[in-house]
Amino acid sequence: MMQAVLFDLDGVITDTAKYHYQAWKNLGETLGITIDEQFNEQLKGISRMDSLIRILEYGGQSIDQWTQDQLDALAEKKNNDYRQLIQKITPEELLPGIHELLMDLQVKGIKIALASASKNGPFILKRLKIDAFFDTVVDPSKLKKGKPDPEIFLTAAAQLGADPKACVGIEDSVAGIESICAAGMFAVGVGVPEQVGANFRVASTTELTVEAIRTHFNAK
Ligand code: G16
Ligand code: MG
Repeated sequence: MMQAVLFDLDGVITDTAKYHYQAWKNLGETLGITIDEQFNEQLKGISRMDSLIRILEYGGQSIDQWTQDQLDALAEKKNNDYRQLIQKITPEELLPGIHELLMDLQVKGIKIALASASKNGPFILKRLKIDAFFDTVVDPSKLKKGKPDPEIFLTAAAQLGADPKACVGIEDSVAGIESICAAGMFAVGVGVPEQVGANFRVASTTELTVEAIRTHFNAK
């Protein structure tokens, strides 16, 4: 029986990727590193510090030349830019079908969790006016490992008191789908390529209905 649905944020609930991209692009410019959309794909679902390290490596810069304090300052600069961009998010920026899905899950008594790598997750849920739907939110700062490690999805299930086998995770990133699968959960992929190995793939969030998810979950 499907007990809980664990949501990724960026790319599933709302498109914050465009704001992350803008903020990383700005930081990249100050470092002489050009970030394009293709490279940005690799940053989806990846924590702030891991993203920064990937960017520096992509720019051919050795991580050893930076002290931890300098890395923290660069990550903070990016986050300050990002925070400016997300200040004015409105409920209109919810991806299509998500509000209906949350309402239907609640009516049917299926638990709802947020399993986002973003430390700005709670703020964004409030801006989108959907925070009340969530039974729990994982605090990513308390995790040892980021996606693709299963820790974030297993923590969400534990916080809900749900059996991982009875949980569905919804993700748009390669690292996120790997994380759900490694947690032994049913993986729903939004716009992910076939080879990524989601149990149920949809092209758009409009296809995410409780009935469609449940039908595929029960057929597994
Ligand atoms: C999101 C984004 C990533 C971002 C990460 C951390 O993950 O996809 O690009 O680096 O959160 O965000 P922040 O800097 O706000 O803590 P998710 O898991 O919601 O897709
Ligand atoms: Mg995502």
